[in-house]
Amino acid sequence: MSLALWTNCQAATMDAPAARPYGLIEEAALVVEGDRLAWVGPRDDLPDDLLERCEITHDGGGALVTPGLIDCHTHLVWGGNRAQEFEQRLLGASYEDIARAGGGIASTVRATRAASDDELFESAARRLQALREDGVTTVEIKSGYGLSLAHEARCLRVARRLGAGEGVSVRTTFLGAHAVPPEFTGRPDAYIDEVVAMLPALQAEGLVDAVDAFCERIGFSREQTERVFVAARAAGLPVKLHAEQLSDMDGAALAAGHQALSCDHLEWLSEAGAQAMARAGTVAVLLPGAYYFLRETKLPPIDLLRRLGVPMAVSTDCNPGTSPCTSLLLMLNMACTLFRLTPEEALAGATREAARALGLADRGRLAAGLRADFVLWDVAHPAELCYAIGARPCRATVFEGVLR
Ligand code: DI6
Ligand code: FE
Repeated sequence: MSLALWTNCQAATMDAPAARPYGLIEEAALVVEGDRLAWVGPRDDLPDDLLERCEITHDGGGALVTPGLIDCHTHLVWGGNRAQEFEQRLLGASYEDIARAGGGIASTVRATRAASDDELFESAARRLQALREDGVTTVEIKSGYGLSLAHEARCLRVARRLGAGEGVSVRTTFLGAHAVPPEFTGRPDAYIDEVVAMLPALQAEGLVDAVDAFCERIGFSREQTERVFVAARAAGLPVKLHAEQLSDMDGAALAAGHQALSCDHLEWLSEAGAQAMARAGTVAVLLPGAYYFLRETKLPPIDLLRRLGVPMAVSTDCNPGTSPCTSLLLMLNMACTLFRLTPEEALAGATREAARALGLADRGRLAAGLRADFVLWDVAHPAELCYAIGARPCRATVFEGVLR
């Protein structure tokens, strides 16, 4: 197979970061073989025999190269929008008030069920395009606005169809336990039975890479969440959890007990919950967009997570109710300004640690053997990716070895 060489670039490999910040290589070379990286290192160290086999040479034009960004928590497929609830909140209603009055997630469920497959696809494709223009090459997409077998399947098929397009890899997560649908009002346990019953059919159709739930006062209890996890684990699927977003439900420890890939949000995470995550190797997915949009004041316990060595990822949580955001770079900025992550932690959170939050060992760093998914940025230093607000520094992406 022919090899392609990329030179005249600097690379933030995000590999072995302790040795060099960002794993930075100032005069880098990357060798691509098919859809994989065959070699990454300082240009001067490139072995002659490898150089001779390179049939194509790409000039990086002085760009900074990073791994393709990974948005590891989105609810990208939905109908309608919630701008009017945004107005209500500005007039004083809280997110929980609106949810209890039949708005919130339930209003998006109505709009999603009413939308055609093509309408769902087109609106999600626009959001996905915006993410891609910010350097995203892998995106996780959750269901959770259909809440019946037919509508959850429809949304997950739309997600798969988005991934069948060019230039982006999609991972799907079944979030049937997002809210109680109208048919089950007042009967959350019966709805959890239904969620458990939906799983085999969705899995058989190849629509599920992981299973998530919303453990919250306005979502599901610990016991209900656990029933979903037991079913997922019995089916051989990894789990993750919307945990401790609005209150401490002790969900993180529950999820960690089921070897969760990630716990997400975590503003109300306790020390015991963080310890359980550390023991299980569960990633903390930080979602500064939702924190900002809901004007939360309680910060996730970043120092505690750092002290315990819990890996931290950063994601958009792109959804119509709490984070209508399609810029992962903006989330990196907010992770630094609002949550006080360092720019290196934030960038690792959208590359190396985001890959870990999805259970993907083949991406998130620039290293031989991994997927050749990378971004060429018009910046001189990786901190600029976190520093600027609204800059569009993504010059080009390479996906599976091909320049897009
Ligand atoms: N937490 C969130 O922030 C989103 N889902 C969840 O469980 C919000 C979903 C929505 O309001 O539509
Ligand atoms: Fe979410």
